Amino acid sequence: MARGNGEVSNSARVIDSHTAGEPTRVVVDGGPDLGDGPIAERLRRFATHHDDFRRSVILEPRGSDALVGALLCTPADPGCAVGVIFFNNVGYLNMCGHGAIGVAVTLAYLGSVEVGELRLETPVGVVPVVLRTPNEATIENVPSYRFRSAVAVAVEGLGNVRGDIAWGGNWFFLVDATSIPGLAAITLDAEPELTEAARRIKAALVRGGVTGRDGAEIDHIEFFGPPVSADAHGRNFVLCPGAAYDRSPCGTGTSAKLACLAADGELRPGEAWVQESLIGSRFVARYRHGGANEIVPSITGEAFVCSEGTLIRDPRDPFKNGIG
Ligand code: PYC
Repeated sequence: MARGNGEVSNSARVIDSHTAGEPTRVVVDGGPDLGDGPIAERLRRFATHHDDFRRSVILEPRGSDALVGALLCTPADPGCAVGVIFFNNVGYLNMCGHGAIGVAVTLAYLGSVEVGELRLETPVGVVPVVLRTPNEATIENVPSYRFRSAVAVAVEGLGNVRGDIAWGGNWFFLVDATSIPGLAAITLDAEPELTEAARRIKAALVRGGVTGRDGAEIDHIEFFGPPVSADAHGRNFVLCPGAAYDRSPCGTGTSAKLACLAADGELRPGEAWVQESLIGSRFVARYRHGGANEIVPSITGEAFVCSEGTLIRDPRDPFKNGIG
């Protein structure tokens, strides 16, 4: 848990896991004291007063660009097992699907929760979780929706690219990969081309002033295409805000995809959608109807703890707050 004495420790206890290949580093002790109140408010305090802690945990030499951090805090809602704030190499995430599964599995590893139901409090709402086994969890994500469809943007080197804007706990621009000239398939070999195309699309969205609701930045770009496995329904590539690609099928990205499928009448409530990632790992997703034009997605995936340790920030270390 984050400390309660107003100090930031020079060491932090962390547990690393991966969910479908995407890493999560859970800070279980030694994080900054963020006080009480709503988790969204504590996120703001984290960003304003303790961003060096985020950098130290995620950036090299202690971390990597692909890593998502999860700071555990005392929940404001006593019905929740923990409060959690997700962060990455460039900032903070509203919600993180693979990270929520990683947190649930980490809590089970620590013996803090049993297999069964629990709730996580995030900056964008309470996320109910069913821990099915010590390594498999289903999260019920925040209500998701398609905001705009078939939005055209002029992209450097790619011409006019059309995509849907959807909210799945983060903002996504979803593009059919087969519509991009020269992008053959969503395979690991094509990762450099996919990353470059996604980077250019993101720059075009910024240039064109294309945003989510209330001017929110669209910070995730998602390509979708046919699956490789016969028993999956789709494959995706998601470029995260810090320019690393998601090794998992991205929980919030899968939620955004479900919102688009639901809006197009291509997936019924309760029907399973098996989403493959770039590396072939998978989530099984379903939805139920939410409020007007909203769905409530459920995402099932597996996570495994892969290390535990103590991060040390020696005050004499010139890179105690990471490189960059
Ligand atoms: O699983 O939602 C997710 C996610 C967001 C960024 C990285 N993973």
